[in-house]
Amino acid sequence: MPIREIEVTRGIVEGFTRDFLDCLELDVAVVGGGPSGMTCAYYLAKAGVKVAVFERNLHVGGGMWGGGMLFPRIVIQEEAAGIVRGFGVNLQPFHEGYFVGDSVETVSKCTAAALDAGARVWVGIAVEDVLIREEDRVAGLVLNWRAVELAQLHVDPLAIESKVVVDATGHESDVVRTVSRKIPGCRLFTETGQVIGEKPMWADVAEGEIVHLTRQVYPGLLVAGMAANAVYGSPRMGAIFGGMFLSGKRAAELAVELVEGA
Ligand code: 48H
Repeated sequence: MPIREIEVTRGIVEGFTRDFLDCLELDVAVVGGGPSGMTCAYYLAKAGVKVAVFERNLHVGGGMWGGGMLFPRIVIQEEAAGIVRGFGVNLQPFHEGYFVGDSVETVSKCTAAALDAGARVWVGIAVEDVLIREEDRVAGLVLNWRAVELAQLHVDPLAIESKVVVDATGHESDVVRTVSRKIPGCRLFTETGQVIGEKPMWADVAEGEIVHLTRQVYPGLLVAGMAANAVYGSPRMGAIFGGMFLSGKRAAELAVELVEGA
């Protein structure tokens, strides 16, 4: 069956527009499509929460594709194995209480699970700022095409509203840093009121602390995954990824409470 090129164009523009307009008012906006962000989106969508992920790269998966030093394998501890197996990932035991998984399989199946559960995922869109409303509450995201950012074009952004925002931007903790930088006299809910910064590698401590550090760091703003350790001054953990899944799940639980209270 032949098709005119303009019909291809119509299908794409109409489909995008319909779905993007549906994301103008979200319950939860997740920034970053790495393992913590995608897991968070999966649990939220599964709970019936209206959630979208905004990822600046053309692909989700963040730092998980490359496993450890480009060996495409990740290590998962017992506590997180149930989450990962729930996505349909095969895990091989290799050390008491630890498993090895294929990083490509894990990114793919975690992403599929989030999409199947009903999460919307937008790639190629960078979050460059936040909306702030009454009592200095984070109330949405300011978006621009990543291509515009890379080309350093002066193009004004657009915005979406969200009851809760989750910073799942990894080591950079980009959203939290933006809030800290742009709100006059901003005091984050950390010991110093500022981003403390990531410490050198210590896997056991980092993995032990990450779920506890997955918190509301500013009104309306949760921090998850590697960003949680970076904001609260905890170590990095290398290629053990269990904490990212556990943190994503915890962020989803906290987000549900905040959405219900909003
Ligand atoms: C849109 C953005 C923006 C922005 C960033 O780095 P990630 O994989 O993050 P986590 O926390 O899910 O997983 C961390 C893990 O990958 C890791 O790095 C580990 C375990 N490191 C340990 C160690 O010792 O090094 O994903 C974050 C995502 C990326 O895809 C970014 O492109 C995206 O966030 N992102 N998206 N707007 N402003 N900033």
